[in-house]
Amino acid sequence: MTLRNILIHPDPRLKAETDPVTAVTDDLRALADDMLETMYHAPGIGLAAPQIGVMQQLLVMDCDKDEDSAGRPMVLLNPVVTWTSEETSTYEEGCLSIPDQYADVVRPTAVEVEWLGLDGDTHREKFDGLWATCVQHEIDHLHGKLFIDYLKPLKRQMITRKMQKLKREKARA
Ligand code: K1U
Ligand code: ZN
Repeated sequence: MTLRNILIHPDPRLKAETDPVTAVTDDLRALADDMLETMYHAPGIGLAAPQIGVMQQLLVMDCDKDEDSAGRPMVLLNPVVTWTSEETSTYEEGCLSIPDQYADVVRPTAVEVEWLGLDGDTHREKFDGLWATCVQHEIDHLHGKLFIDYLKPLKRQMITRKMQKLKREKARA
């Protein structure tokens, strides 16, 4: 397994649409393993393929916070939200592509998602709580949308400028 480099905003690949996965191959399974390793190492609870520069509809997540459990690593290919609750919840979100910046985002409290699994089968599941927030955040990544796109323009610009400065500093180091 290989740790992948996580792109930092602003980057055109984080604003672009991704392509559907057309076949479950050994290369795709290896990519999913790399993404899970990269996510746990960060650490994070989710990671979408464009965040490592791969423009395919693939995301991983594990929102199981129970220290005593083995976790629930999930790999979703071509995920689609098929139902959203009317009820909404606010969660202070972060993003591995926007380090150390957090903001409240309002999203549906629960969602139903359909996806293709690495087993080649179609899966459907209702998510709520942190899982619902995370899967919506990750699916947004697959469509070039970041959590800061839900914020007021001034706040978004402020965060973007901080990230530009961070990237300049990293490039100099
Ligand atoms: O997509 C990403 O950038 C990953 C992101 C997912 C996410 C976080 C919060 C709300 C919605 C989606 C992260 O994992 S940021 C890091 C994080 O939330 C975390 C890190 C360590 C322990 C617990 C959470
Ligand atoms: Zn993110």
